[in-house]
Amino acid sequence: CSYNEWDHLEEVIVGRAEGATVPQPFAAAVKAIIFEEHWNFFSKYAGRSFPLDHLHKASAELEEICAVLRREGVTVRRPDPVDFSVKYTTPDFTSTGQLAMPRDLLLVIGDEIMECPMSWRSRFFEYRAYRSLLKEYFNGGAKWTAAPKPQMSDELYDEEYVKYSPEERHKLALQGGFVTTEFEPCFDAADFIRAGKDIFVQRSQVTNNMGIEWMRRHLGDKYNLHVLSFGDTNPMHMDSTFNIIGPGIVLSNPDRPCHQIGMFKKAGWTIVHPPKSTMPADHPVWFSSTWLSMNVLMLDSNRVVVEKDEKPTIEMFKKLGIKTIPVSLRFANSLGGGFHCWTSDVRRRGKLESYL
Ligand code: DAV
Repeated sequence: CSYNEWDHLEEVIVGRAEGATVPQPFAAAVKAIIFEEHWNFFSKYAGRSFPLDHLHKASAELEEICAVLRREGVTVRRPDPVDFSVKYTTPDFTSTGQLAMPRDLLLVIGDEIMECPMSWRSRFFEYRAYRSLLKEYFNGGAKWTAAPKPQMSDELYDEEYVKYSPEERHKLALQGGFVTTEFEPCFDAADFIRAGKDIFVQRSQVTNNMGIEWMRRHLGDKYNLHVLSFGDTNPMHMDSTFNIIGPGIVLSNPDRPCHQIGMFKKAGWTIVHPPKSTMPADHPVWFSSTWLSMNVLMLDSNRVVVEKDEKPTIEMFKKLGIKTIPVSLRFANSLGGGFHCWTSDVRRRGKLESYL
């Protein structure tokens, strides 16, 4: 049970880097969000493991996060290890798997834990890594749901999208043009951010309008689902763009202004613009921008897990009076996730409230 991103954290799932595979084929949906400097890497290693020394370092970092979280009194759970290099074929497509990053698949809203209908073929079977845990949570009383599984046939993707230059694609994204179509509902849990009765979502490269509408009807009257949009040239996941860290306080990416910021200002929220990342330029970040620096995990509204080398970000939290727990995550960052992405907070204290 968890209603927001900041109540006192009691139990969390931490993902796994072991077995992480470069998706094969290098599909349009994936290509759309990968910087072109990495396209050769993705083509060359398709279907193979990410470099093993890198994965070992990422795994060690995730183990260290688990140890730190346990020291802070949090119960830590892990997905089952899965061989993501296994190739699978459905009536609609063939692909290998990718990795187990819980924030994208699992959405916890109150006592419900949902398997989200992610749009990448390489993530079609990712739920298998969590089934032991989900059955256990179900037996413990959780409401376990799975949104309609997408077919992921060719109609879900606009193949033409990745033929445009990056500049043209960025222009398209700003106007609401994305690689996913409206063929069927799809969304990643990470495109949602929760603040009690108010839940925020964005249309992105992986979340379509039909998916948002599906969620709106699913949630019913108990929650208000707000669609946000940003000055973001390649949106995928909201937690490095608009990361709510406490009741009425949000980290708002200064490079990606929120078009609906007035709603938050009117409600008296504190809008904090975090500093840029200090990630070394030669460190590979295969799946994302370096704004993972603001992709933090709150243990409660006064304690935050943050990258130990992000000194300006640490300074920002200190100024806000929030205690920082610095941990290293650079090698796990390369696989596309910060602390928020690599975790799913399955249990936080606190009840359903309104903050807007
Ligand atoms: O660069 O904002 C963050 C992805 C988090 N899974 C970005 C993408």
